[in-house]
Amino acid sequence: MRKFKFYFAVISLIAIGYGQQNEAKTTDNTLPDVLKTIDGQTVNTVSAWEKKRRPEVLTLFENNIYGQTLKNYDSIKFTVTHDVPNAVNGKAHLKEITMTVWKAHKFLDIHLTVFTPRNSKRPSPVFLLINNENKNNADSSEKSRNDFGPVEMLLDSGYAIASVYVSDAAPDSKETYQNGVLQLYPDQVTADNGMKAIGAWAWAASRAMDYFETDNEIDFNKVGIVGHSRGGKTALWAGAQDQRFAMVFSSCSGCTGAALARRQSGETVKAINTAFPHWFNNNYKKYNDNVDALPVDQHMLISLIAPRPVYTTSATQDLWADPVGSYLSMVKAQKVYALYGKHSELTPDPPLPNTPIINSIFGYHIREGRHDLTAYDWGNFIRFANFNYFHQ
Ligand code: GTR
Repeated sequence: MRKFKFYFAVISLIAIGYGQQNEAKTTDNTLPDVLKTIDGQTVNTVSAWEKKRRPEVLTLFENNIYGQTLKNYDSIKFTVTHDVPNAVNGKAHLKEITMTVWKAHKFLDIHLTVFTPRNSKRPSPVFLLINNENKNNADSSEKSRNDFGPVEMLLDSGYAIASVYVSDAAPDSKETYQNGVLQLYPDQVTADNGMKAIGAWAWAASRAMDYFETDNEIDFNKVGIVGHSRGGKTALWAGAQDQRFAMVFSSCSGCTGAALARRQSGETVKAINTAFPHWFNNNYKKYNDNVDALPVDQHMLISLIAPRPVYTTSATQDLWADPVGSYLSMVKAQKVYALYGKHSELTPDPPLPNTPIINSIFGYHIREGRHDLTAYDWGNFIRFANFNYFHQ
C-alpha cells in the first residue's frame, strides 16, 4: 500500500511538472471567433446566431471532430423489462427499459435504468448519467451503488436519476466500437466525417431523451445530462446537438471536452487520437500536429449549448484534463449567452479549489483530489440545478 502511495506521488509530481511546462508554452493563444461567420460577418443577434452561425459551428464540429448526427431510424420501442414500485427503501419507482431501435431491418437494444422519487406529486426533473465506468453504477441492484451515480442522494433531493450504459451503443474499444449504433449506420464507419464511439454514446443519450418524452413520471423539460471524463465529452456533444437537454454537467472532461485544444496543456489532440482512435472521426486526426488549423475550439462547443446552463468540473490532481482550459472555454462562450441576455457569475480567472460557482448560468468548481466523479460534485450539480430550474 505504502509502495503504491509512493508511486502515486511520483506520478502526480511528474504530471504537475508536465502540466506546468505545457502551460507556459501555451498562454498566448488565438481562438477562432465564435461570432464570426465563415464568410466574415459578425453575428450580434440571436436570430443570426440561430439561423446562420450556430448551424455552421455544429457542422464544423460534426465534420472535423465528432462525426455526423443521425436522426433517421425506422422505429423505436420501449419495453419495461423490470418494474419495482418500491425500490430503494420505498423511496423510488425503479424501471429497467430496453430501447429497441430499428433501421433497415436491423435493430439495436440499449438499456436504460430509471429511478423516480415516489413521493413526488408532479413529474420529476431527471439527471441522465452517461455510464462509461462500471456497469453497476446507478443500476438496479441496491448493493452496487456508489458515488458515481448516487441514487439515494438524488432521490432525497427530489430528482430522478437514469443511466445509460455506453457499451450498449458502442463498445469502448478500437477493435469493436462498430458493434452497436454503427451497425445501423454502416456507412459512418468508413466516412471521414463519420460518427464514432463518442457520437454513438451521444446518440444513445438522445434515445433516452425520446423515452423521457413518453414517461409521465419524468419532467422532460428538465432533463440534465451528466458525464465524467469520456462521458463528460459525450455529455457536452449530446447537449450541443440535442436541444431537448435542459442542462449539461461535464466532469473532468478535458481534451475534446471542455478544455481548449489550442492551449495544448495536458492531453493534446494528438495524444487523444493516438490512445483512443475510435472516439472521434478520421478528419480529426489531420489536426494532430496542427491544432491551430482547427476551424473550431471547445468554447464553441459550449456556445452551442446556449442559452442552457452548463456546469463543468476539474480536480486539482487532474492536470491532464487542463483545469484552466476547461474554465476558460466557458468564459469565452459567454458572449454567445450574452446575445440571449444571459450573464454568468464567472470571474476572469478560475476560482480556488472547493469554491464552487453555483448561482449562475455557468457553474464550475475545481475539487481537491483526483480525476473522478464524487458526491461533492453531485452535491454541487443539485444546487446548480435547483438554482437554474427553480430560483431563476
Ligand atoms: C484519460 C483520457 C481522457 C479521459 C479519461 C477517461 O486517460 O486521456 O481523455 O477521457 O481517460 O475517460 O477516463
